Amino acid sequence: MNTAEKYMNRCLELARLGAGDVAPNPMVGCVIVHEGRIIGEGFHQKCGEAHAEVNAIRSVKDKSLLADSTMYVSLEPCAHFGKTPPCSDLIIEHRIPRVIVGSVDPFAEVAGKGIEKMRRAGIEVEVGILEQDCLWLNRRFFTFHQKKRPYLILKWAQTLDGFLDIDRSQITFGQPTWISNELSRRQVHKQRTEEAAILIGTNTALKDNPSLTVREWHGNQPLRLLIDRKNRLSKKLSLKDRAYPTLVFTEEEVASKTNLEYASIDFESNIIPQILKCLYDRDIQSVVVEGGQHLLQSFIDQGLWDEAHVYYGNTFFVKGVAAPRLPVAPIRSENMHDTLLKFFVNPA
Ligand code: AOF
Ligand code: ZN
Repeated sequence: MNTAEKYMNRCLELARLGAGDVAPNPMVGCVIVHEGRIIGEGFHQKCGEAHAEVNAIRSVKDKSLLADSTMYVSLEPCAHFGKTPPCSDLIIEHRIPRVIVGSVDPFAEVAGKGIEKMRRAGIEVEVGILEQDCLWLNRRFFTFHQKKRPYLILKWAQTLDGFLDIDRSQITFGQPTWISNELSRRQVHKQRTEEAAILIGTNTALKDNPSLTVREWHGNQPLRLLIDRKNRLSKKLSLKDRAYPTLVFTEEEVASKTNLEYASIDFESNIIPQILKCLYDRDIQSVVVEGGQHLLQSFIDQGLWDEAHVYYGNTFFVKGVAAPRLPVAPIRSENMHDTLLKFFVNPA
């Protein structure tokens, strides 16, 4: 790792401290270096509050050193008046002569304009240090702005012989069949806290009656999403409790209630793009799709997925509902006692 990469790595470390508090804004970290010494550091701490660069500049005791310093920042300094004024202006005002940027901001209001503004003011700007790491850290934010849809994470558990579930065609309202273990359940709840929404299809709602809440980890509760074409699913569903809001996709126009909101979509045509458009319009940057088989396979077949987390339990069902099939090999796996978690990333 060269010197610039070392400082950018520190920016990424700082940026991660904002995890869970900054969405839908990106996680951003910034360090200011004078004669080989870090004289200021900052990160974006909360959505709506100061950006990383502002916090880093504020932390510098002797501001006169700024005119002879280099700023490292993991995302392009902004050029727009949003909830806060433009960081590029602040950098220009403080006469910082050199700025090293990790990745270009994909947000349409910025998208290169911050870099251009600084260069026009005579600042030396270098772009793309540890770019892959910067892009990965804010993969939800980048996907949302570049592809105009939320970042999609598929999640399921399957048996060693490739089944999602036993055959429960006789069951009309029931309990889930457990494949993975308690440790992995905690991991699933942790994952939920990192995403903006969580989606399941009609059959899963009916047969598992999940609550989709975060119980085994501390953090944000994602918006619960349910597909219920005819709006006929029982009021007794855990998803319909009043604990948290749920957004229901139906073909009917239904008035919203306290915790239940309805979005009407056309079930005669492909529903997935319509769901994604609706979530994009609501600024929802990421979704975990938790089943069932049909819904997961539809996302895969349409190439609409970014990551998949598959839990392999230590059981055999011999027959039942076949697990979805991914067209790629896992990038890594994690041993969780008697359950193996495999991570897949869509290379497209
Ligand atoms: C930066 N540094 O630390 C962050 C940036 O509504 P605002 O004013 O907070 O602006 C949000 C946008 O600013 C966000 O979509 C992204 O483009 C950029 N975030 N920019 O220079 C930061 N968090
Ligand atoms: Zn900014």
